[in-house]
Amino acid sequence: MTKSIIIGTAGHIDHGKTALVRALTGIDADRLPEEKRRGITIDIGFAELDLGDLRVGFIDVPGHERFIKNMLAGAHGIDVVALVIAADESVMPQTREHFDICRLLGISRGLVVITKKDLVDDELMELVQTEARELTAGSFLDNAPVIAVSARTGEGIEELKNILREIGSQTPARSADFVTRLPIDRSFTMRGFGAVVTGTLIAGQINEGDELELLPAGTRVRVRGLQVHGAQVKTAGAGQRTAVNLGGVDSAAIERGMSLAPVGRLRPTQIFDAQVRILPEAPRSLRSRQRVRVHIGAAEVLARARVLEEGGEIKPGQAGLVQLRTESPVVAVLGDRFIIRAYSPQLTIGGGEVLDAFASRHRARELASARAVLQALTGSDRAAQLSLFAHGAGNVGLPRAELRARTGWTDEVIEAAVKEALAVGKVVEVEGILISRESFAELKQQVVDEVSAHHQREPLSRGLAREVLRERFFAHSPTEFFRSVISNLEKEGALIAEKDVVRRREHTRALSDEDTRLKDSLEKVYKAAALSAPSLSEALERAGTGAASPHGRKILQLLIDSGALVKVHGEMFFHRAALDDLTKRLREYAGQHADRAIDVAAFKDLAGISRKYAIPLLEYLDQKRVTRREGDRRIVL
Ligand SMILES: Nc1nc2c(ncn2[C@@H]2O[C@H](COP(=O)(O)OP(=O)(O)O)[C@@H](O)[C@H]2O)c(=O)[nH]1
Ligand SMILES: [Mg+2]
Repeated sequence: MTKSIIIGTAGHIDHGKTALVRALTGIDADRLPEEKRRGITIDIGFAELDLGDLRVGFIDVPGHERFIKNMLAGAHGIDVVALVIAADESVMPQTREHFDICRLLGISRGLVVITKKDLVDDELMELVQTEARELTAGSFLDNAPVIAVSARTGEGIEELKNILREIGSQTPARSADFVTRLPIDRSFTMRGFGAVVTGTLIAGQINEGDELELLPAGTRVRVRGLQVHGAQVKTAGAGQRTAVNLGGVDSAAIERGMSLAPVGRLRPTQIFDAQVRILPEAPRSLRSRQRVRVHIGAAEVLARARVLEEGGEIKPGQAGLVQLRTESPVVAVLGDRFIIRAYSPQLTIGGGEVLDAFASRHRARELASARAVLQALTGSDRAAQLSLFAHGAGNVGLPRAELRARTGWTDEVIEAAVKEALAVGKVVEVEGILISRESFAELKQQVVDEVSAHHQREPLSRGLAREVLRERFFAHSPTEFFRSVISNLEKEGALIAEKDVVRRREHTRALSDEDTRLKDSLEKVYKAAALSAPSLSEALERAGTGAASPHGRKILQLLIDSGALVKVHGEMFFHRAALDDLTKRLREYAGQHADRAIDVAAFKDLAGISRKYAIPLLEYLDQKRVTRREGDRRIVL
């Protein structure tokens, strides 16, 4: 296939852009009657040039400041810019503005064409060349060719064609990593054909017969026919000016700024996070709540900015992170460039690059971490970008569809990135859905903790109902995550899932008859002993199990958990009834003494116990605020 590139003109009004394109191609790109009548370019125009093994599509843009919005509808998709400067006027305001726009859009190739050579002498020509060099110094045009031509005499035009051939040979083919996208810059009805749209096919291919989606409307359309460079074709490729005859849609429903994309692949957004650069010449900072015009693809939308940087502003000449809420839906993916213009007066104040096309509202205290994530997204490591999206999705997870909509990557690119992210362990894949390793670990931990807490609360319950777990921690997650977390924990030996309940492996299940008998007799032992509590091993022996039986201890724990036994000190346990009775008697005693005081000796007598029990019991009663220590005595409260 012959190589195709798209060259956009740029420059001040009346500097000879349209005349230059005509001198090169023989085509008058001013196609509107009003353009012909007034002799100025209002909207973008198109022309083609066949240079043998290179095909050049020209997008001729209007220079007038009032029509910058039209200029932007064409400028987004160009490979190469021809910055046009008239020799007799030199650098003018829109020379600068168009040049700024090219830089903000990330255009990386081009040349400077000085027109109207026939109107100036050598001295003036040198001056213009110097000014052109000054303008482009340090930019992508720093070392670009500068050529002087005259559209009137034809001088320099052949040489210019040679330069274009050279630039064409150096311009790389468009990346094959992105799915088909055609931002629509024109739509009209052709008698006998129906709706026709044109645009620069910025990625992918369109074939005759394809079914595509018209966004943001979401209408399905069929490709009835295709034209590239004025000729009927079966396939149009990335980087070509393409006209598409669409079936399934009325041309009245199509407007500039809409896009064609594969069905179900991209999704319009109204809130995205971006890295934004404000021009040094901008009259003021970009601030939160400011209303701006966003030009993205061929679309122009109004948006409200929220500056995510500390201080809430981005000063002229600076860059920073911004959230943009658009007033109508637009198609945007990671890495898309856009231009920001002031709402009024309309002038270009900056531009940026989309990072998170489906941003969430960041709370003030989360701004620092949001900035860190966005900063990391500016890189070019796709596995890392994918991991960051997965991280941002939290326990909701990141399905492939979400990744497609955020990136515009082809399936091959996505699979490669997923593979790499899995290999480095940043993400986990659960039945096709990605989740960050931390989120997955957190879900697991929450489940384990909740099940443990349940056992603690209800030692006799078999386990926690699956549904309770699901509702508590997986309400916003895909069901696949729940299944996977449970089976993961089962494999690790942390949990056992049984029909409708989940339990810790070490949790003793509902008591067998034998255990119930043991539990009952253990309780009886303590109840009968009252305040002369046996030691633990004695109690276990009396209850009929081994003095050191770990099983017996678990049964004892059940009695403690249920509140029947109370741990007073170390391994000294009392039946609750005995403690309640003691408290009652203590209060009766206090009622008969004006100072409500009792000393250890009197307490021993009252309870009928030895010192061994008396001290721990008094300390326990202090702690429970039944008594208060006062020197050697206790005051009954
Ligand atoms: N003498 C001379 N006039 C030119 C040349 N190129 C363009 N012009 C004239 O300059 C005016 C503006 O040209 P145009 O191509 O419409 O400028 P644009 O606004 O940049 O597209 C027209 O009257 C052209 O005829 C040139 O090389 N030499
Ligand atoms: Mg023009």
